[in-house]
Amino acid sequence: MCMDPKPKKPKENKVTVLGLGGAGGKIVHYLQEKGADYNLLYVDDDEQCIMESTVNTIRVADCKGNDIETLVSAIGNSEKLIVVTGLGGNFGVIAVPMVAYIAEEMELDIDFILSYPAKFEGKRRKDNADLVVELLSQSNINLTIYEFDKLINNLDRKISLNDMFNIMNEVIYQEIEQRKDK
Ligand SMILES: Nc1nc2c(ncn2[C@@H]2O[C@H](COP(=O)(O)OP(=O)(O)O)[C@@H](O)[C@H]2O)c(=O)[nH]1
Ligand SMILES: [Mg+2]
Repeated sequence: MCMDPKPKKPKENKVTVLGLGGAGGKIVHYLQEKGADYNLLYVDDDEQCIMESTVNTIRVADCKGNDIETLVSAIGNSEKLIVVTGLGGNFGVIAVPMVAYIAEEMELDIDFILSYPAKFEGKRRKDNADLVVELLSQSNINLTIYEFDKLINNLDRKISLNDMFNIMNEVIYQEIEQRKDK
């Protein structure tokens, strides 16, 4: 060979937005539609949702053993990681604290931007969400939570469920835009 191979360009210092569970997936696909220039990653246990994804995905089974290793190698090199999801489902109860744990162990620069379920969604979803908030509040994680009830109360009109989710996704998008360079 006559020439030394060119040194590889260092990877662009992009924000990685990690969507967890069904809602996390919807949020990262919303960001993709917006044309947001982040690394987007969607992690879920739902095979169907993962199959339909148009962003990078990792399908996890039980958030133990191999799943943890896979996640560590996927997010371990991130310069800045922003985790998004809607609290209330079953997956988030396991996945959110697990990612928080990995981030603390690896001393990652990480923010959590989450939504809190609406009252009308029922007690089970509220209990799931409260459990995650309780677990996260025991760590030093940067945590921002937007409540659907506050969002609805601030509107002067009735909206559909889908609109409610999309307005929240826009709020989360704006929040990410504000903090991505910080
Ligand atoms: N921010 C946001 N939250 C959503 C959206 N869709 C559903 N949610 C919320 O996310 C919560 C959890 O739902 P989901 O992620 O489907 O739960 P999973 O069963 O753990 O995957 C629900 O209780 C809703 O409050 C969405 O598009 N955006
Ligand atoms: Mg799900």
